Amino acid sequence: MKPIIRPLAALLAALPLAVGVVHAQEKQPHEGAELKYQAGGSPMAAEEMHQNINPKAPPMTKAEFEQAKQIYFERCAGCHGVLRKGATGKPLTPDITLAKGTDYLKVFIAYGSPAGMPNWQTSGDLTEKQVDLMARYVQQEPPTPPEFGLKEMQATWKEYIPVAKRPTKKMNSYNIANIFSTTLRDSGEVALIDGDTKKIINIVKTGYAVHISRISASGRYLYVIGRDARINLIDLWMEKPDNVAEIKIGLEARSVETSKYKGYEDKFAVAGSYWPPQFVMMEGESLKPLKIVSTRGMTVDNEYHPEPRVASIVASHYKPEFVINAKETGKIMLVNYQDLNNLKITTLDAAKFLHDGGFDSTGRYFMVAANASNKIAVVDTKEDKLAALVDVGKTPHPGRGANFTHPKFGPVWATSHLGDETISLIGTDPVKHKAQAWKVVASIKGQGGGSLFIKTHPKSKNLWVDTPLNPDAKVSQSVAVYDINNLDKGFEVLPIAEWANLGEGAKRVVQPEYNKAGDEVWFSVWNAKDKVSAVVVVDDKTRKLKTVIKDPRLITPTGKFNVNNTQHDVY
Ligand code: DHE
Repeated sequence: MKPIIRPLAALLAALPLAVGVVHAQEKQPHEGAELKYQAGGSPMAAEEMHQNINPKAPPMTKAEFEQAKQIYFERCAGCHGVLRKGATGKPLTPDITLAKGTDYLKVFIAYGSPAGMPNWQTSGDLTEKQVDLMARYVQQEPPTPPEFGLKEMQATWKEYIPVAKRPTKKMNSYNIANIFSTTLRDSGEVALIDGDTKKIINIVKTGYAVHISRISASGRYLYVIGRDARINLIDLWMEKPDNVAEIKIGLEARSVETSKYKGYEDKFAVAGSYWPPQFVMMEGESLKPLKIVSTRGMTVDNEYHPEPRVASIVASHYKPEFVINAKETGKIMLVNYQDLNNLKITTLDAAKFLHDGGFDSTGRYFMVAANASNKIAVVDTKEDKLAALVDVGKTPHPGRGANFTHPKFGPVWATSHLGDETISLIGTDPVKHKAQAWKVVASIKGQGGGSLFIKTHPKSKNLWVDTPLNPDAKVSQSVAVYDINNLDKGFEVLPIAEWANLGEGAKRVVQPEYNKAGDEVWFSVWNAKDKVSAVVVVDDKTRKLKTVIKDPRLITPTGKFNVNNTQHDVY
């Protein structure tokens, strides 16, 4: 069945209305963006689930239940959880909702709450009838999506070109290290763009609402994961790089990674799922599933959580380990892949709501946002210890973050925020700059809240900060750039979307990504599916427009992953 997700861009189109009506005094404009971003649609809406009749709940026909279930998974599951036990949003289990009753629930859903519930009806996102439907639905027993074990994974596993039949040497003349794997979010594809010529090499079919790409340690294999938990393995050595294997590892997922420790290059892949809450280790070159580990268990507050979603995963450079972040429990698992039958996992207690992150400049410390906790957790991958929990601004969202040497404080790693306009710089050198290590050494002001990604390059003096979820179109369609050596001077605003000259649409400017040389920065101008989008290339030194990559095949481009920089964790 085809899963349905209402694109984030469409949800955001209703934003000014969504935040204005009821809680104008309590909420900042970007908070609505933040909430809707967290509540992004789940692809499980169309999944078959059993309807349990609760005699105390108001009656619902099967058709009504199905419709409500679809709305729930598209709009509500991201915050309230698949099982409605609560995540960043409150729990909505019948013991709580039955006591509130239909009328109370209707008001709550229609008008929202200062604590963060969006005002679904007054924003125009749901009709009065749909609100009534949802008020009744949340009093029913939550339906449970099916589990997904090894048998189910094996049944979806396809090797289009088995390892033995693949090229034994590079068969094309592309400069592979400078290819950009570009997410085409709403068409379920990636565009492989030649970073040298700016030409599209191939458009490869991938999972639905495709999310991220990661590169194997050798730089040969590209792993792409969709929100529907489908992984595609692309061989960049082929004459025309294309899919060689594919697997579905669950019903909903966001992250994939590949082993990078010396001696294990390209050997293993790992993917984490949102549902079921688990991660799976696979053969790196074939995607054959090998071992599944559940993340269900206790939170850092010692309370049971039934669905801790797997957020970011990185491969350690210091040990044969994956660093796997469980969102709701706030636990970070260091999973040793040396012996899968006698699996060793070191579990670190960090903070709840772990999401995205990247390494410091040495590759030793992994910095991960515990987003709704407003913290960055620092993992020492050499000692397998939590080095620190650092308080930052509201809802940090670093992507992989940005590393540079601050003229006064030495090496720092930076994150921007979804929930406020600041950029936090955290000292990362516990040897030569001990006093600054794991402290916010500076907090600089940006264009506004609604930032998702921040980027620089070791060869650059620029720090780029996007703001795609800011409700002000001027801000969401431009980018701020700072001089690293003179951060106090403030930022320059570059009107990236205007440069792309695309006509109408939301045209959110998202995710700066450098080329291999570190002298160009690429931005996606993310428009709706039926509108024109583009990728804009800026000269890093002059900050002037270099090229606009426009092509009808570039549908909803968002993340871009330069092979060299992703392979070597350069950011
Ligand atoms: Fe992402 C990274 C989850 C919405 C673009 N996103 C991540 C990671 C997670 C995550 C866990 C870290 C992966 C890793 O490093 O292994 N993203 C989620 C969500 O749960 C959320 C909030 C809602 C949803 O329904 O999916 C969400 N993400 C989005 C978007 O709407 C974005 C902006 C556009 C899109 O393409 O869907 C988006 N997320 C990205 C990108 C990265 C990412 C580009 C990788 C950044 C990088 O530089 O590595």
